[in-house]
Amino acid sequence: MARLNSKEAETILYQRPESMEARPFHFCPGCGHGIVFRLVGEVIDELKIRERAICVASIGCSVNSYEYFKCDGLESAHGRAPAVATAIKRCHPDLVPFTYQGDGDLAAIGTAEIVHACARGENITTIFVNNAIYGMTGGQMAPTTLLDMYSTSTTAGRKSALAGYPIRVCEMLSTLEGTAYIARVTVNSPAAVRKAKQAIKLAFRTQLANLGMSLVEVLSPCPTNWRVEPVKAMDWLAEHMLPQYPLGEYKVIEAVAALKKEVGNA
Ligand SMILES: Cc1ncc(C[n+]2csc(CCOP(=O)(O)OP(=O)(O)O)c2C)c(N)n1
Ligand code: SF4
Repeated sequence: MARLNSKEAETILYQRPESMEARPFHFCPGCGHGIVFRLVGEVIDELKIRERAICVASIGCSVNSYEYFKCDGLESAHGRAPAVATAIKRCHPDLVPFTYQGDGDLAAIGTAEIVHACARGENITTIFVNNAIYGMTGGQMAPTTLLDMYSTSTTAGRKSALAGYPIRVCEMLSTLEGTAYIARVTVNSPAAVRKAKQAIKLAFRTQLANLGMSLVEVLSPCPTNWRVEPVKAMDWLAEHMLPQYPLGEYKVIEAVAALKKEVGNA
């Protein structure tokens, strides 16, 4: 990248992270994936790990992450990203593999992979985007779909008698001893976005310090399949998703707490 002269350096307040390609996102207006991608890009830049990071994408609206991240990337089969990231990390412990997975991907077809990666305590990082629906395939019910929520496969709303109850992934995975850092954040306001970035950064730092499995769940809007306008989708998320999926840190082992104290918000 060309160097800025001192006047330009003073005036530029915001620009694309170096770890991201200069390419417009394909996401629908108001989709949360774009925000999460950008946060991951910023964190990769700030931790200076672009040459070591490998994005293991899975299947869903985030599938072509390799179009956007300027680090190495690999595509895995639907739900299998934690297994692929495990192999990369075990063969090349110096690399920094991270998975980027939707809730249909991670909490339905990929449940076994994420549970066992956490149980084994793999030293990898997972970014888990929960929009409570299958986005890419047209808005069918996901394991995280809320009770009474409309989807194209629960047109009268999800009913527990027929379709069971939503899965709380952070709560479930934090019971497994191999997990080091587990947090749930959201991106429905500027303050929430800042907190989300801190959690994503700590998750990567957990891996860099060899402390074990780190996962950040990001509650994210899918205005298209929720059938809500983009701005209203942020309010819908707060009203409907937050009660079911409370934000917070669900697992912070002592070593991660010490790391957090040491680095602060840097
Ligand atoms: C083995 C296999 N089964 C099913 C599919 C179809 N499929 C593609 S994406 C997807 C769900 C994606 O939803 P989610 O993971 O929530 O991501 P989003 O699109 O919402 O970001 C499904 C079921 C597939 N590609 N491969
Ligand atoms: S369908 Fe939903 S998750 Fe997919 S790009 Fe559109 S808003 Fe985002």
